[in-house]
Amino acid sequence: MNGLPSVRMWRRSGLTAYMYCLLKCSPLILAVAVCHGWLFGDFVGKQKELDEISLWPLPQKFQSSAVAFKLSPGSFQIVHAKQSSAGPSCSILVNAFRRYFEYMFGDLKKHEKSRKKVYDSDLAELQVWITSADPECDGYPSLQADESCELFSLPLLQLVYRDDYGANNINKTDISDFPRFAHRGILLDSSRHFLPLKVILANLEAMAMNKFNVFHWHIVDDPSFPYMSRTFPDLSQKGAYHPFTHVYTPSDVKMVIEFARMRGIRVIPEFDTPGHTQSWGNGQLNLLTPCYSGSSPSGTFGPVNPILNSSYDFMTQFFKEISTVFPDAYIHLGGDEVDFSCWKSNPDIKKFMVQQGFGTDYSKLESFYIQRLLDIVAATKKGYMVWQEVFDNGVKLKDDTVVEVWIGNKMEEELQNVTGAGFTTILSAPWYLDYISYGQDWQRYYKVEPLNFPGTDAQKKLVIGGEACLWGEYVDATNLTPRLWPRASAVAERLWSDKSVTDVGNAYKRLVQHRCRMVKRGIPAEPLFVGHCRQEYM
Ligand code: CP6
Repeated sequence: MNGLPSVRMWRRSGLTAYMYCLLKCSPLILAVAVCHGWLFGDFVGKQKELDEISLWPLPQKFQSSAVAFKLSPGSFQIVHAKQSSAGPSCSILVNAFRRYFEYMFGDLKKHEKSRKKVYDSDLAELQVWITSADPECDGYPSLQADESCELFSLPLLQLVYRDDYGANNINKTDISDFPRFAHRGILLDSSRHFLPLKVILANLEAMAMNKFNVFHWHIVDDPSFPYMSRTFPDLSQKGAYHPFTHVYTPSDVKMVIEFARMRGIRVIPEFDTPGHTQSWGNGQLNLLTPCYSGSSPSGTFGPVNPILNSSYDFMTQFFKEISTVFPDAYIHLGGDEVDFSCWKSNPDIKKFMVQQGFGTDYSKLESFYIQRLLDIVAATKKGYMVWQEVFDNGVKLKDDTVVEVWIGNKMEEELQNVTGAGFTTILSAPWYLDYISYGQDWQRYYKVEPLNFPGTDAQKKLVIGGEACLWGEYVDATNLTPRLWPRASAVAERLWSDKSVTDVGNAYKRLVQHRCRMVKRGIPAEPLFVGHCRQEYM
C-alpha cells in the first residue's frame, strides 16, 4: 500500500471498490478500479493506436499508455483485496467477478484457456477493495448512489484487445470517472406487447454495458395487465393477454429486481392512472368510469372513476402491495393523457363537478384524483414520479417528486417551468426511440443538450437525468433489442459523459465498436451503417 498514489475509487450501489492489479513480474503494485461497463469485450480488428480505444460512454478523464500487459485465464484472477470491507459474502461482487471473468475469457478456445506457461508480462490478479460499510452488499441502488470512480493503471475489458496472435492484451490506463446525470433510464412497455422475462433480462444486461442505471418499467396500460397482484389476482387473471403465459409472477418480478440490482440498476415500476387503465377494468368491478351515450350507459368505460370512495380504497390496498414488492424509493404514477370525453358524458360525474365547484374544467377533476392518489402513495413512504401533465395541472406535489418531461414541443419552456417551481425533473421528450426513420437517427439523440433551456444554475441542477423510451405498440420480443440498441447508447453517452463530448464523428467510431461488443455478448444490436464485426451475431 505504501508508496501508492492515493486512490479514490469505484462506488456503485453504495460500494467503493479499489482494485489493485498485481504484476507477477515486478514488485510494482498497480492500482486498478473496474467500473462495470469498462469490463467487456475485445477490440474489433487490430487496435494498437491509443486513440482508437473505444470506451463507451466516454469516461470523464482517461489516459492510456503504450505499456501493454497480457491477460490469460490460467494466470489471471479477480480477488478481494485484504483491506476490503466487502468479503466473500458480498453477492454483488462475487457475481460481478464471475460475470467479468466470463466476458473476458469466455470465448477462448480450450487450449488457450489451459495454457500453463506464465509469462512475465502476464497480469496475475486484480484486487478489489471495497471501502464502504455494507459488507454483505445486500442493499439496493438509489438515486443518491455515488457512482464515481477513479482508477489507476488498468481498467479492463473495453481496454482489452486481441493482438495479431490472438492473445488478450491490455494497455496501462488511468481513468477518472463519474456520471454527469444521476438518473439514466430506459422505459420499456410490457403492456402493448408482453415482453418475456428473458428479453427484459437481456436488456438489463445491455443497459449495464451502457451505464444506464434505471429501468422504468411501464408494466401495465390499456391493452393488458401482466402484473400478477397478490392482493388483486383478478387484475392479471382477467386483464392480462393470457392469465398464465403472459404475466409476471411475483418470482418473475423478484428476478428482474435482483438481476438489475447486481448491475447497479434501479427498477421503477409505473402504474399509470387515471388514464391508460382499460385493462384494469376487466378484473376490478366499478373501478373505471362508465361512459354514457345520451342518458344511458354505452357499455364502454373511461379513466378511473374519481368520484367513488371505492376507487381510493382500491388504490390504497394496491399501492400498499406495490410499495413492498418494489424496493426502490420511487414509484411512477403516470398521470398522462387523460381523456375527458367519458367523464363529460357521465351524469354522476357532471353532478360531482358542480358540487365541487369545478365548473367544466375537467383538469380540476383530474387533479382532484391525482392529489388523493399522491397522498395515498406518500403514506406508503415512497417517493413518486409523474408525467408532466400532473405538474401542468397545478397538482400540489411533494418536494422530492420527479416530473418527467415527455412532450416534444415547448420542452425547454416546460423544463424552465418545472425547475422554476423547484422540482426535480428528467427528460424523455427528445428520446422516443419507438419513432424510427431511415438513417442514423442516433445522431439526433446524441446532439441533444439537456440543459439547453433558460434558467439559473440552481434550476439546471434540478435536471437529474433522462430516459430513452421504447413504447411497445410496434415492439415485442422479436424486434425490441435491435430497435433499442445501439440507438439508446447515444442517450447513454449524453447522460454519462461530459457536456463537451459532442464530436459525432468520434462517437461514430467508438459506437461502431461498442455495438460489436454488444453483438459479441449475444445482444442483437443493429448496425449503425455499412461494416462488419470481427465476431458477428450467432
Ligand atoms: N403510453 C402511455 C404511450 C404514451 C404515453 N403514455 C405515448 C404518447 C405519445 C407518444 C408516445 C408514447 N404510448 N401510457 C405518454 C407518456 Cl408520441
